[in-house]
Amino acid sequence: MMCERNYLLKASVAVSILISIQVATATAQVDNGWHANTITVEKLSKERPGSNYYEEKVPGYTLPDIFTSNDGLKITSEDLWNKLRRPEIIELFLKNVYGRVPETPYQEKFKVGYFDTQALGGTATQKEVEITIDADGESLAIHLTLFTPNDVKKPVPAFLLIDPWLNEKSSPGWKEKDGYWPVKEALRRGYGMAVFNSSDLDPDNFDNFKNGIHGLLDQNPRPDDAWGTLAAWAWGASRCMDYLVNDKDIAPDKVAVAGHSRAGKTALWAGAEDTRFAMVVSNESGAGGAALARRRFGETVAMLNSFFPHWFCSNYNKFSNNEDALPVDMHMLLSLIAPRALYVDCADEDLWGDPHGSYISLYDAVPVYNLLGKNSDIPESMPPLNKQVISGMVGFHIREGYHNLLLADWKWFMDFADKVLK
Ligand code: GTR
Repeated sequence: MMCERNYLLKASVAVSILISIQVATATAQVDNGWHANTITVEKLSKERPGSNYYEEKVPGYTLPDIFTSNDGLKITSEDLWNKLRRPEIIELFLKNVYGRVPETPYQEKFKVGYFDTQALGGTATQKEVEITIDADGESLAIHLTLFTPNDVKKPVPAFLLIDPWLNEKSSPGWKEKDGYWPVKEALRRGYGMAVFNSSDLDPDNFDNFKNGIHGLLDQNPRPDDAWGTLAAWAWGASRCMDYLVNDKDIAPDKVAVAGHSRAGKTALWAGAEDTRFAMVVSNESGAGGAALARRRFGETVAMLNSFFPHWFCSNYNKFSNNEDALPVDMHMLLSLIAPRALYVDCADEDLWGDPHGSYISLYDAVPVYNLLGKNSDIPESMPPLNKQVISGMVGFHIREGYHNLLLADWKWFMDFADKVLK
């Protein structure tokens, strides 16, 4: 089935103008979900005149069908999904969006340095782990911080946060004020909390892939589908997972990978590639993350490629202002997490990240959960502001306020995790 939602939306708008007020009233009653605030739409449109923030200006589009293979075969069983369609979709993302990891051999080592069984006033155990990647006589270190609650039966479920902001946000002091990485709250609820500095893998700037893990593992010349920075960060999350599955305090089948914004895009790709992650949290991941590219709402593929030329593979440039040619859209990225737990959230004022496009993307990924026997059934219209929707293995909320990762968001993530991980 092709998805031609916007054509339908436009047709229904035209029809509702023509037919009776009674029908229009009935429609309004059904759809009591979130809609962008008009003042915000107008304000952002003035600030960024090159971007569309009006729902009615979203162009018509047809999404690629999740359930039709590249050769036109209908995917009707779990077996066909796992053996044929899922690998095809992964390959399409590798080739066209995030890029693939080179096959350069490397060695990995773990060293627990700082180790404090009486951290945070005796409530937690803190470990600072250095993960070293050696290749061809050179090496790179990834720094992982892990807190686990002390007075709780082990092993515990845990969150791994991908943090590109040099840990300045996630250090315990910082987070208590802001909630970006709420260690105490997570410990209180029985979760371990891990964070790594994704800049260890690749600093967040364009240097033609000379530094970080690219400098260590890339083969020259770099192919057009060579991994970009987000893929390098996602790979780093998997290396942290290599450690976590060997830490006896952590339940290896109960680790959630999470990230905010650019790291939310990364968390989705990490969870798609590495099925050891039992849950993925995409916090306001927007374009190149949960939001559908074909809607061209807020940030577009062209803007991503021009502002952040290092994030994606070089092939992704082919789809700047050419979204309809992309052989995937982001509902297919979300579908790769199935049947594992997936949580997507957005912020009301963050129209740049297209909350509505992120929700539709999740809605369109849900049929894969159903095919895989994880019955999920979220409504077609968005939930109201600050109201969580959870069904089966998927969850969503749209929070009041601006683009950030806050304690309020984490509380919803943990409410969801309580259901799907514990
Ligand atoms: C913005 C970018 C978004 C989002 C955000 C962030 O500048 O346009 O795609 O990733 O940064 O990471 O905070």
